[in-house]
Amino acid sequence: MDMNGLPVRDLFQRHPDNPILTVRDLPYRANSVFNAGAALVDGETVLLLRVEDRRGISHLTTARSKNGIYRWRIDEQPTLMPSPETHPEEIWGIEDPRITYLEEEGLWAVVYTAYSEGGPLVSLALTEDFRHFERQGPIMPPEDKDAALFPVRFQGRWALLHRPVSTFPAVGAHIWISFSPDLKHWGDHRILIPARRGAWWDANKIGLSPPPLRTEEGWLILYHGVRTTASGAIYRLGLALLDLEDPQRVLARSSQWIMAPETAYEIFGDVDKVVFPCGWVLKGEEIWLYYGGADKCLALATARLPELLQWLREDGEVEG
Ligand code: BMA
Repeated sequence: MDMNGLPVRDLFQRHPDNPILTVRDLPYRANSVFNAGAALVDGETVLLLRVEDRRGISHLTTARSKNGIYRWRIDEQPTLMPSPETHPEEIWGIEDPRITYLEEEGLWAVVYTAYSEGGPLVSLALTEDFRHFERQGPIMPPEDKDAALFPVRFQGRWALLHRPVSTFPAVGAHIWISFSPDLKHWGDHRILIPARRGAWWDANKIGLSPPPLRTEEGWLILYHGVRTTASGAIYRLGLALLDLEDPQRVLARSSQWIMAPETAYEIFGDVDKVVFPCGWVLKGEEIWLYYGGADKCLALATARLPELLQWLREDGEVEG
């Protein structure tokens, strides 16, 4: 109960018909559908589903729905298959797309994980229609994933959030920011949001979840924290806020997590205890979050944007 004697309500409310998409909804045989990127296109919701086939290799498939919940029109065949002949870094699949509309280009940028022989890395493709994609190739070497672009430039440069992993002992895996004049050459790399340490829910390993969302108060960031326990990892979600003009400035960061695996489809799957969003869309003041459940299915949860911002004001640690 809260101070007023009301039940404590979660910031994100799960859709009662979750999971909204499973492998049984696909028009072809596969192992799992999860971790989808999301976009609103002419009032329709477009998802770029991560589909893992029964070899274990992932590809991306486009699904469209007028209401964003039911009656998905899913491409009959994989929409974007890995192309190891032309892009050797995609040999073991393409995963976890994050979609950003690049306003000045009038194009959608899809930043995804390519699973190379040297480990996972960050690749970029551009599309106008989620049918045809122009690959731009790898933009960050391995091991790096959980990346997304901002929709605008900052002082002439594009900015990318991403999560490189270092083998240097005990440094942790943090969210970094990098800049580019042309979406191809990247530099000025620096740690933006470090993983916490010790017993925290987001100790040692964190990563960006969906792309940054522009709000009046700053860029809203939803990120996952990976807590290692004796019975495996737990993937949970927390919030941060970046300065609108200068995304290198972290204005606030949740101390507590706001969403964790709780339901059967989040707790039991190919990888247990995982909620993993790669996409969200804003409808008025409501955020619709699309997330993978236990690396097996796709689920939807909604939250009110003003409540998330208020939460950050109350629970957020103000940085620097
Ligand atoms: C991460 C990514 C995600 C996956 C998660 C849990 O490292 O590979 O695709 O959902 O692990 O297995």
